[in-house]
Amino acid sequence: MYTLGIDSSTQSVKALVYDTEAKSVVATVSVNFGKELPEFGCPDGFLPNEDQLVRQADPRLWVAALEKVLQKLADSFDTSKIDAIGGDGQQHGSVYLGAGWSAALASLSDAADGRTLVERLDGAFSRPVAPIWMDSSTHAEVAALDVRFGETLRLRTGSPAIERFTGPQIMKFAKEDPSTFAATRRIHLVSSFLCSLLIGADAPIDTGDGAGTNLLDLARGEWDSEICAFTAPGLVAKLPAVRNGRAGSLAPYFVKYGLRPGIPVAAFTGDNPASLVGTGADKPGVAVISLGTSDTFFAAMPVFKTDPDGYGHVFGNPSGGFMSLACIKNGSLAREKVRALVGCDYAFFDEGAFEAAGVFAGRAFPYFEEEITPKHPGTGIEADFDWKAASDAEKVVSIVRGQVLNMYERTRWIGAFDTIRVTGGASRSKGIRDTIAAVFGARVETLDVPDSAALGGAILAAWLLG
Ligand code: XUL
Repeated sequence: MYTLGIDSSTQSVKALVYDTEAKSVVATVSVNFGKELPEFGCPDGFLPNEDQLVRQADPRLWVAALEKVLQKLADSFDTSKIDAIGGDGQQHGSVYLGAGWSAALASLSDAADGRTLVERLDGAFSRPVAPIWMDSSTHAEVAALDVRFGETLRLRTGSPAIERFTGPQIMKFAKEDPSTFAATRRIHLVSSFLCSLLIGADAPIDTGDGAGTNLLDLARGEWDSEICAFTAPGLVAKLPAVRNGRAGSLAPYFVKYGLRPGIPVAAFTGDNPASLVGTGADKPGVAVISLGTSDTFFAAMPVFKTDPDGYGHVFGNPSGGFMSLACIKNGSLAREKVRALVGCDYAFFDEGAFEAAGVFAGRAFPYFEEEITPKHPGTGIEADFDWKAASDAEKVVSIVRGQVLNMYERTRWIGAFDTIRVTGGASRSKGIRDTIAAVFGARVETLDVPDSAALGGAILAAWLLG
């Protein structure tokens, strides 16, 4: 049988087909938001904003990208063979839907109506923008949650109040624009929003992605009514149900891409929980480092425990129980900036620099964006040596070392691991992999499938088929 995994991340959407018998990937296609959908004005996946703390996207971008990626897939693979669909989205981002949402969803049962998805959603959004995980503009809301709930918030939801998490984002919106908030009928995460389109009905939020909201009572797997009530008036009624597993059946609309309407669709999860599954790390024992727009470190968690320093998180593990996660914002975009600043090519950044730098011991931390782990303003590069006098190789090596050392220090609460699986675009870099092996004192494995989140989505779909 074949299953489809769809991964809607910060800068692109990928679709991957998995052969469940051969246990191999038979097709992969992707759409880069900035390059292939420039009309939405999100070159790096978000709308440029004068305020560096504000990071919002046009949610129609994700809808248009979903269509484009399905079209690419239909052009290269017989999509009628696909038996189930699963997927994931970048975590924490929220989509605000109003009075037109239900009718837009209902219209997806009509395959003959010639309108595109974006056209059908015309009038469905109550808010034209969707804050994403890179947003750090909710300092006041985080402080209010801290004062009201203190440690309880971390112990119940798995994380302390965090700027990018959905709850503080909703709180800010409800405070700044109470009438639009009141007119909002439904708030979805990126994951559940896309899943809703596929099934033509409100999809549930799974416990993997739901835990990234500061609103979910993780032990009970339900929205925490007390925290929700403090966050915004009438919030629980605007949130979809929390449920893992099957979300519904594929809506007739998608027959246009050769897919069979009625095939099961799994509840979408967050990109990190999906990667946990896709890297085969959903059972305890190995940790994963995902080197993407953000760098994340995560592992299945045998016993629920939270980060006493308040930087790490606990999310639901799609295969049951929990997972730990630490997220460092200045990941690949920061590496890319340093590469451009030094003016070197990828081969030098990924390998050559590490040979050329010799025994140089300096470390430098890239803070191009306000950092979340640990909290730090976006002041640029901080080096413990004379940055200007350093060679290109020393600059590259010191930045990678700084990033990996920071990750090491911030993930001690999770535990020590003999094996670390490295995934994401930058896992191709031998220099980065060797640095991880040296700093963590662990064996580093890379994977044949670089798109571990999309593969995780396809595996979630395979679970529906037993
Ligand atoms: C995790 C996080 C990011 C996003 C985007 O908490 O904020 O990793 O999921 O990848």
